[in-house]
This record gives sequence, C-alpha cells and structure tokens, in this order.
Amino acid sequence: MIELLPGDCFVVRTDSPLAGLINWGQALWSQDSRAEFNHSGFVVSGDGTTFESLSRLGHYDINQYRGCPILIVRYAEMTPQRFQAAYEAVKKYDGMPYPWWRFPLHLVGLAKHIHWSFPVCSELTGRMLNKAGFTDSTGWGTTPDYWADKWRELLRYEAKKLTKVWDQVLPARE
Ligand SMILES: [Ca+2]
Repeated sequence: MIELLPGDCFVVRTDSPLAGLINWGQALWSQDSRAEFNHSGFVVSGDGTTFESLSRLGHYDINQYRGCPILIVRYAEMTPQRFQAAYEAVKKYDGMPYPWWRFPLHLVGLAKHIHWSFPVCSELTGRMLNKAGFTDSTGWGTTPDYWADKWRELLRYEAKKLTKVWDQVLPARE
C-alpha cells in the first residue's frame, strides 16, 4: 500500500474522454512539447482523501485513479503546519463548480492574467503550493503538465526538495 501524507501532490492521466484533447492543448504551451498528465490534485489525509477540481471542487478519493498512470510527489518541507495553513487558504473553493470557461484562456495563454473566479485542477494544486511557500507562482495559469515537468526537473536535480511517492500506474486494490 502506498503511504500518503497530507500535502502530497499528484498529476494523473485519467480515462476521461477529454484527456487527449487536454494534453494536446497543454503540449502546445509546454517547453518540451509533450504532456502526459491531464489532471492534478493534492492529498489531504493519509487515507487517500483528496481535494480536487473535478466536476466540482471538492473532496474525492485517490482510489478512483486505480489503473491510471499517476505521479505523486512530496515536498520535503511540507510540515503538517504548513499544509494546514495552505489547505485552509484554498478551502474556500470547496463546492464550487468546475470553471470550464477557463479552458479557452489556457489555450491562448491568458489564464495567468485572468482569474476572477476559481481554479481549474492544476491551479488549485498551485494555489495550495503557493500558500505553503513552495513556489512563487500564484498557481493561476498552471497546467497539470506544468507541474509534471517542474516536479520531474526537481526530482532529477534537486532531490532533497522533492521526493517521489509513486510514478507508475496506480495498481488495483490489493
Ligand atoms: Ca511537458
């Protein structure tokens, strides 16, 4: 069983029919012209409860991604205190509908500048990481691929900052 901690972050390739389209849009803007993950979120408790922007922003279960390729990472300095403060700061989005209208903004590269409402999945992860003090990025305008690329770079070159919790298909329940 994978040991999860509050504050663990993930990017996942889901079986959503939109996943391919989302990855195509992300690859357009990515420095490496590639995108493998279409969704992102973070863990709020060791039992696998997540906070994510799906059809609504809310609490879900990481087990719904069993069978999907997933990269789960942990910031070395994500203390319970830092996580709680960051989580409290983004909890205000709980229950909001998914802001589909932000997709075109991402496609034309304007999402970083225009954000009067609430975040898409990766922006929610980014808002939490910003509040926890791990990134200067506000989170607005970020994509799942942005975080995947950033985390892979950190794992490669700054292994003390970030550790890999899981980086393959999430197995079926034992
Ligand atoms: Ca990429």
